[in-house]
Amino acid sequence: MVVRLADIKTIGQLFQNGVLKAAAKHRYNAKSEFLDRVSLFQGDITVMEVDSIVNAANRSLLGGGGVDGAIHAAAGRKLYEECKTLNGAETGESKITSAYRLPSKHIIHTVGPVYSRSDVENRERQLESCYRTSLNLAVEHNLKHIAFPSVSTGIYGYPIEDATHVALDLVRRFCESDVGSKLDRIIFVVWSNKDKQVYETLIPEYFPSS
Ligand code: AR6
Repeated sequence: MVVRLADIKTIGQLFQNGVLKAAAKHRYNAKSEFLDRVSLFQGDITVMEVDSIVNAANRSLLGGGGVDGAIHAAAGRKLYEECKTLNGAETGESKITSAYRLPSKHIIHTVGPVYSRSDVENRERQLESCYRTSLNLAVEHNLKHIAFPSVSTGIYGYPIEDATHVALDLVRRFCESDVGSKLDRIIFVVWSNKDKQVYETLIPEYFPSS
């Protein structure tokens, strides 16, 4: 099964059909052009036919469990061989490879922080850096779409609501920036119903419809 870009609704469409509802609290002004450039999609990131998907990797960049395991299993051995040439990455850093057997063109491997209550500000900066460095890599490589899983919120234990605020705020600021218009679509990919609900509740705060 392959999910094409045309099958993925924009948040503008989700507002139109009532899935997203206006929030009482707006953190940014309404900007209608962003509603066509951002999507929320529930499903398996490995089947998405887009320019780039992001992998929630670890510092070895050599595979693991969760979405990392799913991506490596679906992409095949050649991905592992290319990853061996990358020499790992630091937390908050991102590196790009081909996507091999996946329908997407590239994989951007980012290393999220392991959550800990003791140093929340630093974890937040590192998680922000995952999103920022991934978006910048997509722009540098002239890629037009990027699909993000909810980095760090599985095995690495980052609370989903906190991580979603970080992701939405960083992506909103990226959209506002000079290079923001270089990407046609930024897709938040959620796996569970609970994560979907969190995104549906918080998206209207960062991307209000009016
Ligand atoms: N498609 C989309 N999202 C998925 C998929 C999928 N196929 N599978 C899982 N998720 P996690 P982390 C969601 O644990 O917390 C690995 O061992 C999942 O429900 O994959 O950053 C790495 O090697 C969750 O919402 O990543 C690292 O050691 C989100 O993806 C460590 O886990 C991220 O969960 C990274 O942990």
